[in-house]
Amino acid sequence: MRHRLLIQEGALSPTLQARLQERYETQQLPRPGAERDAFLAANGKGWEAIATTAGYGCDAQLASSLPDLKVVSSFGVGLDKFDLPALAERGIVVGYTPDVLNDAVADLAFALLLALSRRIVEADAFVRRGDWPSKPFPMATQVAGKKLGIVGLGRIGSVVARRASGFDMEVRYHNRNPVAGSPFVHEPTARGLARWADFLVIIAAGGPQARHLVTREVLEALGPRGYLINVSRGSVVDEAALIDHLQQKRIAGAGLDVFETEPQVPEALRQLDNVVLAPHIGSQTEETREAMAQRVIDNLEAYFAGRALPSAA
Ligand code: 8YV
Repeated sequence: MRHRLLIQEGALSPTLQARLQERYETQQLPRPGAERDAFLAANGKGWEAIATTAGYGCDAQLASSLPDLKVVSSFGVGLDKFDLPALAERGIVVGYTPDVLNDAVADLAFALLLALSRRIVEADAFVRRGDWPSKPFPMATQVAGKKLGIVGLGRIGSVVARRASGFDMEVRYHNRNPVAGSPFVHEPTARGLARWADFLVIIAAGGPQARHLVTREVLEALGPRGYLINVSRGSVVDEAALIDHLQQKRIAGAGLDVFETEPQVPEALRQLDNVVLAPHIGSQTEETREAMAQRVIDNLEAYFAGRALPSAA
């Protein structure tokens, strides 16, 4: 007998969906809204497993509409959209995909950092317009030897720090508590780190505790020569304050892969030329997405085989 699996509509790639359909009796769970509510009211019972992503998550309300739920397998490392205490209380296990995306996200942080500091997007447009050599191209900012502040020295943050050594950058970080054994200086406040840093990379886990960790004051401290790079969650940065600072050139620039109400990106941000914007593609390489997909499958297989999940939250 094949097990049944609910799949969050719009969440997984067609290839991963096909691989799950080979293994399970699947059904799409509509996106949040009236259609989903109606589906759950009529068909919420009997689903032991659901596959979803970090972006959709599983909150207490969804879990309570699925009274037989026992396992959630999420494509992604972020857990900010999961009500872990409520799920744990019901004995529901959550599988996710940590570690396999560290390199891809750290690479994107550096891609944004270099794109900003070396004006890569502008340079590309400059050449395409035929402005070379008739017009001067503006000066850029050197990366080597600069100070890199990392907000969130976790799995991905540590890889960002490793990348930084190749650029001869000095690294400090801010976490709520110092990381035991870390060779880097811990700054007790995000503001203190921003004051010190030339580049501030945000890679803290999202969620209520980290909401607006990067305040107006933190941006003020980063200053007119400082760059902000956010590859974690839009909610970690006060986006309205960020827009103000960028518009008034009170910080030098921002590289953003995530936004407060993504996929909506404020028009004000899109108008600015001191930003580089990306559509939440931190983990979006073939190699990484394949490894994440495999982990989603492995977590489900382990659950149905009665084994511990390879990656349980
Ligand atoms: C993905 C992410 O974009 O892992 C995360 O937490 O935000 C990203 O890797 C997402 O999970 C896929 O939709």
